[in-house]
Amino acid sequence: KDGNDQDASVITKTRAKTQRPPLYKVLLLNDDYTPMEFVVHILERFFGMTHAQAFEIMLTVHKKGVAVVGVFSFEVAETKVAQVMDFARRHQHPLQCTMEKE
Ligand code: NFA
Repeated sequence: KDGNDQDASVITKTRAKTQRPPLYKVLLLNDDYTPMEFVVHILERFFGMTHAQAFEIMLTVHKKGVAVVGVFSFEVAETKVAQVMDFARRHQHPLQCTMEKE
């Protein structure tokens, strides 16, 4: 549509929609085995949270089963998930981290 009048009585206006890149939520899942302090450490180390913020989010995951720990571009979200999964695996904890489109 070009914004010109299409006939004597119809006016079509063009409005450019701002393009936003899709965002991805990074989710942390509860389990029965990963130590609470390990989860707190992960949130501080990979998500830049203070100890108090990290403790709060860890408790939310523990109580509710899952929480969003951050929202990022696809590439950054993918990297965060990989860092968390690798760190958990190396320490032999079953902690799970996933991403989903917002
Ligand atoms: N539920 C775990 C425990 O009681 C703690 C935990 C919190 C694990 C958040 C995973 C995510 N040790």
